[in-house]
Amino acid sequence: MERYWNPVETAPLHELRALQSLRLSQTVRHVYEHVPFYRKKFDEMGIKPEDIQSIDDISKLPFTYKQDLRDNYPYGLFAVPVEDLVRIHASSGTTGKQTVVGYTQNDIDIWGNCCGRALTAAGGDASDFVHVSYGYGLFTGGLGLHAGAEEIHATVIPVSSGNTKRQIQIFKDFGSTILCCTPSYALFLGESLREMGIDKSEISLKAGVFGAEPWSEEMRHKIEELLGIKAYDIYGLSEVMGPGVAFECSEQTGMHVNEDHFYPEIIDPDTGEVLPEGEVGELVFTCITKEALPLIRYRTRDIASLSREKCSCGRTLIKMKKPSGRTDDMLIIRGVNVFPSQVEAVLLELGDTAPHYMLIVDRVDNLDTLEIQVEMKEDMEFDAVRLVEETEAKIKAAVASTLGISAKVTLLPPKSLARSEGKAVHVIDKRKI
Ligand code: DLL
Repeated sequence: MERYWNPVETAPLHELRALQSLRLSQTVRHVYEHVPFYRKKFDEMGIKPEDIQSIDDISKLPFTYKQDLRDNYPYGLFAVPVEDLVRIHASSGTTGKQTVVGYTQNDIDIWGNCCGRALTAAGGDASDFVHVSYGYGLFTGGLGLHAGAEEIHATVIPVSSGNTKRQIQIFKDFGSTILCCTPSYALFLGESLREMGIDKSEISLKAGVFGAEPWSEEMRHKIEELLGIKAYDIYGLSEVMGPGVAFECSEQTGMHVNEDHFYPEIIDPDTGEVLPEGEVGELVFTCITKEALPLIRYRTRDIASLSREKCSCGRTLIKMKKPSGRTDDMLIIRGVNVFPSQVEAVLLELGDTAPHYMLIVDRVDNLDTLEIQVEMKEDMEFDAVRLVEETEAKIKAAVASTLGISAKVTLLPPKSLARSEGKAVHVIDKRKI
């Protein structure tokens, strides 16, 4: 029997719409009155809060960009006085200056509720031990899932990231049942378990809630096999809240968006035009209940699509497809658009190598080059030159036929690439340097 954490998850569409319309109009008034940045923008566009009565009016509103957060660094877009703030987080800042986000107590409670929905959908309840290996700190992963676990009255094991041997010891000793971390770290934990000679039957894990980076179906299967669990996806971003903006259910064909709090749209990233349901484009969110930092039509740069097709889990919340990448991590190699996740899918599908890879992009004599470095499996002999060459050629051919690009493929000895405990780094683009 499917369990839900909040009745809104199965609400009829007309009720959701009414709720969204009310909340959007309240949010627009809130930002107009309290955020000079939005008041100025709305005035310039001739928009008054009373013009926004229904959720369908949302397309009249301007977009908000990451750059707007940077320009108003650190607290310029906050809509409440500092007395009402209870928490600050910050985005990782891998692509430029970091951005600061803030929460009121109410924002934190809603966050816990959203993550509680995600953990419930992954089969979690009060009897579970939720092992949180997302980083605690300014990153939203750790404290977000922590709040979700407390929300459903599970027992949280707040391990944070790092120290892999200790993580595994804790699996065994404390009886962790649900693991929360990035998919790349889950994979590493699974491999380490095997290396330590511990059989998955010796641990009690049954499910994992993995997100914060794109990951493929092939990677899901690998993690499930190594850890003996069912792996669920969870999506979110700091600017909008953190983990729990959307979460996967038992059907596993996309993530339900908590659209009673975050209204999603898919737009054409070049024209800004809203695209019809089912089309792929840039995901945009409007926070319709946030008090401290209610962003209007925030451009996530994530590429996905939305679908309101009936879900077998019974939830009526709209679903987003797994983001295939970001408009800003898309590599353009000799004119061909390539996402690291596509290369990952090819590698895992072939299954001839370990799932650890790095893409090195460079420009030689004005021509883009791509090198795919990938680790060999543990049991492959590095000096079996023929086999190494054959495997490299096979990958090269698969990449060329699937992605339409020619790449140099280099097999590396096992464990030569650095492992990540948080978000994995898969690209070195030397062209920008
Ligand atoms: O990564 C929040 C989070 C923590 C989500 C833990 C899930 C689990 P940021 O550091 O601000 O926040 O990064 C947000 O990460 O715009 C996506 O590009 C990417 N991302 C997050 N979840 C997924 C996912 C957190 N499930 C950025 N699939 C987002 C693909 C994801 N990409």
